Amino acid sequence: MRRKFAAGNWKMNGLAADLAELEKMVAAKPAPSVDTAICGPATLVHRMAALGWPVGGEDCHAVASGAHTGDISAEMLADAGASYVITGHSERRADHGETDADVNAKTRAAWRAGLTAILCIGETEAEYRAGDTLDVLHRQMAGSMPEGCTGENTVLAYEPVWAIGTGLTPTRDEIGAVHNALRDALIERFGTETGLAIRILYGGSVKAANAAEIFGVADVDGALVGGASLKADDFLPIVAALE
Ligand code: G2H
Repeated sequence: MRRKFAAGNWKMNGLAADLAELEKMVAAKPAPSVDTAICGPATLVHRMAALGWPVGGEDCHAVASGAHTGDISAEMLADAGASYVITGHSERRADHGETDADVNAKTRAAWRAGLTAILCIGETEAEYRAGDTLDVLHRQMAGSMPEGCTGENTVLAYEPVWAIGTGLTPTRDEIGAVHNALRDALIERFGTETGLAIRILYGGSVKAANAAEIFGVADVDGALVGGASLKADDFLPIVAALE
């Protein structure tokens, strides 16, 4: 019912020479049954999109244009060929003080421009150790997810902050319990049809070696992949594990 989705997040990586990796991905022609995208730096979005691979931005401003030096609007990303934009990544929340209200506004901006938001939530290591994971996630969902979320305009990404770029991942049971709780919360808030249609990705140290195990967990509809999305040889096996 929900299409599997492998989304890459290049973060602040990627020079023109790295487009060769995306060319390799395009040439590999992953199975059409899996949705793919690479969210790349704003400087490369236009050139990435021109290669014929679905592309996203990594952040957007809440307004369409104006005096916001250095920012990128959702409209600019769409104009450059993007179909997606990440909102609320924990690195934006931590490095730029983005609040749930900011993420909510950015997500609505994504929709305004016709982009699908890949909306990230996740608990810190301290919150995880305190047993507060679900409370934190419910609070972030309530604040970050606007009214009007659908399976088309929003993808939810669960990214435990302590698993990002660390090589650590929650156990299968932990991922399953969280995704199950998120699914229930989506159904409660948006109704059964929409709650079942919104995809939930897992993110945090996903790589070829653990992808199949993670994708075997119920209610994991794919992954948001950072480091392992930079090279075609690392990313393509993750896409294949969803086929
Ligand atoms: C989490 C993830 C991609 P990585 O940020 O969003 O990064 O796979 O490198 O842990």
